[in-house]
Amino acid sequence: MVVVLPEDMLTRSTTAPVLPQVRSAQAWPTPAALAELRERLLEAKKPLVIAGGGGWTGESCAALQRFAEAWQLPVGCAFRFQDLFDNRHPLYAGDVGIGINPKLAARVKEADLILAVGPRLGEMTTGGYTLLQAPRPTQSLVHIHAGAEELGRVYEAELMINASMSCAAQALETLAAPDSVAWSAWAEAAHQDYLANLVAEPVSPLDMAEVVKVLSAQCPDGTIFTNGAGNYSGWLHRFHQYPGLQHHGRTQLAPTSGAMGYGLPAAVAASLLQPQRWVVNIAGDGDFLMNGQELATATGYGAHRLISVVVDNGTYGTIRMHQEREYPGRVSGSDLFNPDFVQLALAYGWAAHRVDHTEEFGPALQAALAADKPTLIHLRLSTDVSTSRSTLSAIREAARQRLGQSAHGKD
Ligand SMILES: Cc1ncc(C[n+]2csc(CCOP(=O)(O)OP(=O)(O)O)c2C)c(N)n1
Ligand SMILES: [Mg+2]
Repeated sequence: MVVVLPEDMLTRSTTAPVLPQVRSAQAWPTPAALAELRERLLEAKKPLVIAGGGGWTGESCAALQRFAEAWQLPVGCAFRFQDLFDNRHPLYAGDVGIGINPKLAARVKEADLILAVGPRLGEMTTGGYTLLQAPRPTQSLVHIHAGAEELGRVYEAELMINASMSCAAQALETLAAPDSVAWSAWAEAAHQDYLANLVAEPVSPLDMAEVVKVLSAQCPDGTIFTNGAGNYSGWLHRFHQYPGLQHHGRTQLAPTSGAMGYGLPAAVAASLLQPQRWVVNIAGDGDFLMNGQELATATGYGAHRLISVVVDNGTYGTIRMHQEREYPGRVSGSDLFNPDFVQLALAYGWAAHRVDHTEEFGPALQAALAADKPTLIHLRLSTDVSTSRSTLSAIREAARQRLGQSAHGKD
């Protein structure tokens, strides 16, 4: 929210009465909508919950979990709302966002009932409107959203419920579940697919999957992870297991709009607001350079339990990926000409380490966790490592094959 005040308001006194604090209005699902939802659940064979959106609290996430447990429902989290459902829970199915587990994407399409609790169902959560067809998905869709104007805007859900998340979650857990459900194997398979997706082919000399796993293992419980936009965020989203909100509050601060430059300022702010917690920012080199001067804010206000991991692949890698896929070999304006990130961080009063090999990351992180000031860890990643699933050269080669081009241009 932005509040604009004329300057004279800041200096002149007023006789206007002080207004009482107001609590925002909360919307509840109607009894009829809840009854219909229960009927639809009882008829389903392959249901899937997608949790997302704003307005969640620890209590409402705990209620959502109890609802899922009572009905044995697999739960996916919408793009950048991965901390709404405990990723270690046996009903967790994975994140429904960019770089989605292909098995989960197939499962979203195959589901016969999607219960979307809170997400907007925008481009990122629907795989560019392919996982759910607009305006009327092939799956039966129940869409619960806090904003009445959002419901029916893109998707004509069969059942639309305008409710705040805390009300929705409390209402959902009152739905009496049957003794057994038809989809136990479906729910179990969804979680097994999620677990299998935590395993990746090893990469050398720097394995980003391992880097994220070391972060997850060594950072204290409740560490807040922040990121901006870029392919580098895909490793965090795929391999880090976020605890549910009921355990530590929000532990994922990441822009659902996909704005670069968000992660470092978000991490500095989180660290200053909650100095007892560890905050880890993961940034791409392009992403970091958009707001890197916020290192000074952290130093100036005495942030400490703060780490920024800069994934330096020398390129706006996401853009390069699109270039190679659409115009293989025609690279335009996506190269980055970076400063020495270690020297840059030292100049701002941070500690800093450079990491070129996977095995150097653990010791660098340990040093950061023991430091009494913020630390930047500079990861030098090969430009060719594009995502956790592909390389630039493979993407370029596949595009050439598709377009019938040789390595030197069109035949
Ligand atoms: C403010 C802003 N500008 C541009 C974009 C478009 N964009 C998305 S990802 C990306 C490149 C990110 O580069 P980097 O941070 O180096 O991450 P990488 O993809 O290389 O991992 C760009 C330019 C954006 N999302 N936000
Ligand atoms: Mg980059």
